[in-house]
Amino acid sequence: MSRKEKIAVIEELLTIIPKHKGTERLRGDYKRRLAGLREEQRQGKGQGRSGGGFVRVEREGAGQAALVGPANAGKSALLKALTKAGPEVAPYPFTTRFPLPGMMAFEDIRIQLIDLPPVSTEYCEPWFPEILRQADLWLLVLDLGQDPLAQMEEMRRNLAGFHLGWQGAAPPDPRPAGWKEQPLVIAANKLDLPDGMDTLELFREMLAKPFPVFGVSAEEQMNLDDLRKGSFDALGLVRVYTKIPGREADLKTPFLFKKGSTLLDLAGAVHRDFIQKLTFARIWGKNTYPGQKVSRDYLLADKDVIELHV
Ligand SMILES: Nc1nc2c(ncn2[C@@H]2O[C@H](COP(=O)(O)OP(=O)(O)OP(=O)(O)O)[C@@H](O)[C@H]2O)c(=O)[nH]1
Ligand SMILES: [Mg+2]
Repeated sequence: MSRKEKIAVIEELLTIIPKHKGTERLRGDYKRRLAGLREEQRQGKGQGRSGGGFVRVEREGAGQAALVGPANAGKSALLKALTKAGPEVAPYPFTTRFPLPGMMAFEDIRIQLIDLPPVSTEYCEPWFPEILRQADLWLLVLDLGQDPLAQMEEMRRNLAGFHLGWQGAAPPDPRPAGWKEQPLVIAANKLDLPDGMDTLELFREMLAKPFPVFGVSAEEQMNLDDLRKGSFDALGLVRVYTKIPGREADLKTPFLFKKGSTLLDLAGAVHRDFIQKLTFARIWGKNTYPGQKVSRDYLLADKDVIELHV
């Protein structure tokens, strides 16, 4: 991409990225980059590599999921269908050239999605693998109008070039320096196409490892709620709600913890002193009988309502 094209792209991005607290840092990054490019242009500098290493997406919500996939699979269409963001969707490759975040609602929480350019060995800026590395989860978007298994294999090879892989796939031998594996959820998109269902079924049969696979259609809004839930499940989180003795529970704002967290972790999050002072708790949840008394090492379960006693 020439400097002039880059300037045009960033100018356009700045008009489509919504203005709010969560995108402030990103907008700032783009503005700085734009200023840098304009300055280079003014000074008539040659077409060097213009940094680009500082594009970052400020984390927001319960977790960050990067949309990973080949060109034209529908990553941007999914961002559009699942969030309020307004990315450009178009029938040619490399429509997306910069990261664009959006918030995906799931029940009472929100997960941040980041739309990205395709995973390609030809075009890559330094921030691209960095965003993939920092994310909590990858949403691999495949195209049911193509061969999804072949696409997945191509993605695996390209990502290995960045020393990145997904959990459940065999790592290269020897393992490259800084190798990192991310959890994976597969969105097999364009289920609405005439052969979509058949291709999905075949893909599921051929897939060696049991990854969570969701056949979806961004354009026809098919199975998107399953994908929301699947993404939440893959983040490995539990939501718990606190309740003051004798009062109704606060079901509006869940506390979020990694699976495997205990009652003591919740106590510490509510108040530092509670770590010492907590004597017991009562739980209303799916693994307990209503109001069951539990001790400090109780493993938190999703949707537990918890009354702390100090
Ligand atoms: N039939 C059908 N077409 C879709 C669906 N989702 C996306 N498309 C089409 O696929 C093409 C590519 O969509 P994009 O969302 O731009 O794809 P992308 O993965 O973001 O592509 P890049 O930004 O180039 O990597 C567009 O022509 C979309 O209209 C879908 O669910 N069903
Ligand atoms: Mg795109």
